[in-house]
Amino acid sequence: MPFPDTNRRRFVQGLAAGGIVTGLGAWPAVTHAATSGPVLRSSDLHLRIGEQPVNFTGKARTAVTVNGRLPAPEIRWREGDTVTVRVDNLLPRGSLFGDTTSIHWHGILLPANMDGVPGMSFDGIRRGESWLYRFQLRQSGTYWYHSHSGFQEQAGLYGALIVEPREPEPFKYDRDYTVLLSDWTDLSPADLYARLKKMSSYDNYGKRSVSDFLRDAENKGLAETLDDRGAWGRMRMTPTDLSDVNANTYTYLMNGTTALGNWTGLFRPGEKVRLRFINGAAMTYFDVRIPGLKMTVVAADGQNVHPVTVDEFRIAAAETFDVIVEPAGQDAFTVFAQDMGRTGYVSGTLAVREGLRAPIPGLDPRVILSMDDMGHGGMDHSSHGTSAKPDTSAATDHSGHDMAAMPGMDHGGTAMQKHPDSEAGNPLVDMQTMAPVPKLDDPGIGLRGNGRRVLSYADLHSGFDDPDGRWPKREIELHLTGHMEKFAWSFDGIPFAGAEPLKLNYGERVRIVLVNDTMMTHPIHLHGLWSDLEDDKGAFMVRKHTIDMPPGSKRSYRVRADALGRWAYHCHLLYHMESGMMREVQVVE
Ligand SMILES: [Cu+2]
Repeated sequence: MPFPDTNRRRFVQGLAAGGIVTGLGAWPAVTHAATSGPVLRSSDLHLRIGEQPVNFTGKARTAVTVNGRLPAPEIRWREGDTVTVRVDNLLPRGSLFGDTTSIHWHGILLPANMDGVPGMSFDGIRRGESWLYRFQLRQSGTYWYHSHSGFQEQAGLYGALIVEPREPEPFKYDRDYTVLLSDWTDLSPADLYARLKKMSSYDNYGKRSVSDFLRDAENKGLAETLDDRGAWGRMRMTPTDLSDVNANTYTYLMNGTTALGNWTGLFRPGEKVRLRFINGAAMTYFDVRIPGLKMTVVAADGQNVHPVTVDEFRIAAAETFDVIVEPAGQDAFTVFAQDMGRTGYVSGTLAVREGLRAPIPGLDPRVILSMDDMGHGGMDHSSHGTSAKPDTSAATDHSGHDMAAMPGMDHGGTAMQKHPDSEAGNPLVDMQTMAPVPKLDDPGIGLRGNGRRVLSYADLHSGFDDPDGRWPKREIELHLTGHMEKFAWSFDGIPFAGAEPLKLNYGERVRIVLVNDTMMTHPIHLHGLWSDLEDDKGAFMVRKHTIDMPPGSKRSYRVRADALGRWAYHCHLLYHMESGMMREVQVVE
């Protein structure tokens, strides 16, 4: 499809594949919308951000698009090249999505003023104006780009960014497809955010929720609440409760089309197919598998890893995984991505020709959360566990965990997790974890013991040694905090608006220790600098740009502060970031 004629409103390609637009007679029916449009390969690009009517559900809505497309066009650049991108803001006056726009190049190392975060990197791109990005590519792999302005990412402004390597890769493949997953809502994202603030459990109706649990703990006392196994069972806390927004609100997309649209990647039997999975969703974690095929994971967040063969992986918002599959023996295989809450899915097909489908599996059953999930596994439940109020004395003296090996732990004999003073009595903090653990080898809630080999972080090992090698001289511990019912999210109980920037000294190697004091999972993304994840003994494991933090987890990673300037550091769940789970990191001389 050519660039849109700006005088004529038309539907974004791919939506017809949902069978919806055809009925409106606005766009010819196509059998599938598989190929996601032209790939932009020039090192001198011109991107136009505007609005476009779309229809994923039978209702016409407005999306934010790049060059008339949702997702934004795939960009393929080459390592070592210097690229320039002119970005025009063509959002109409009175746009639902604001006056200014931006593009952030997620996971790309670049000068701070090219990072595209309004208020930190630059002022944003105002309506009718342009911004010229220019930077050299010092890495290769699978990345993505998205708006960092308001809720534009939710409304469609995200696309794949592939940097082809100068050196040959340590694996071979015959075909190369990008599989960009995302979540679409017919609500205006601002309205969705307002609904979350007003009624955070809207999408989790019909079940006892985490909020109910917290209320019980407050009324009856935590120990009694935890001891009351019956009540625990009746709570029916499911992974659904772990995602604020689910398929009750979202329509999931694969390369910009619904399951009905059936994105299709073609193969010939015996070929090796590289699939570059990118989670460009605003709020959704996906569990991905291709029934009948093993997937060999060869890269995570754009960086090569020692190949590991699995049946399934969980991909947090903003993460990328490259896998290689060798389809054979069937004409079609389903690429299946169900949400973590088991409320919906999106699927596509690998097939020997277009128009084929393989059976689509049902959603996995919802599971009940365990005590481990809430950060007090192995403990005596009658004495304590998660503290429902940070300033109560629900927590006592005992722990079944030996966490002495965990970097950042107090080795002074108590394994009880300490918490920053700013959490105590803080109305924005509704719980604290008492004995968090790294959980690196945990496939995750809803994926344990499912009969499939599921990827965990413990499987991820960079194809290179610790790129810095220095033992961190300094440690920064940050707690992920929140209040479910208020839909308030923060670090250390302090939302972004009231927080001082974190200062790193240029050149230093620092260890960041994250403790998740909430019952939600948070993918934490540091701009401009790599996050080198450590194992539970402090050894380098894998270089990433986004570190997933399940409930009850404590994980650490090293950062080399080798890029001066102001960088965003935040949860990549869009509405968590918006509500305050964000910090500015300043690398200073
Ligand atoms: Cu979050």
